[in-house]
Amino acid sequence: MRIVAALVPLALAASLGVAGCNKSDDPQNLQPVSGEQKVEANEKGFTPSTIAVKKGSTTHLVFTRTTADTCATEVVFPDLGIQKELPVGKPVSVDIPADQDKTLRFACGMGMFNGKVVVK
Ligand SMILES: [Cu+2]
Repeated sequence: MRIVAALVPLALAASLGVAGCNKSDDPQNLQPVSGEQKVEANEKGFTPSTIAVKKGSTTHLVFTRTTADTCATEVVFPDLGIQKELPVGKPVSVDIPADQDKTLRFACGMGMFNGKVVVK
């Protein structure tokens, strides 16, 4: 009984959270991609910022920075030990290990802009 009481506010918070954000950004609603997925780095950060990747696929993300006016001058995948410069207009590829379900976070060099790759 104590467990149920603890779960109710959690479920409420979760549903409010989903309602409050862009649906297309919820990994539950994303169709997993495979092959190549383009990501733009611009003044608002990374677009798309949430990418679902098909488990077992060979997938890479291609980051292209489109403006000088952004903090996203590089992309960092801490879990993969990857840190790559994003020169304006130059596509930069990052291979995604999609062998099992996982969530890989990525960010700009200062951690102000964030994104995630959900392998499912
Ligand atoms: Cu930054």
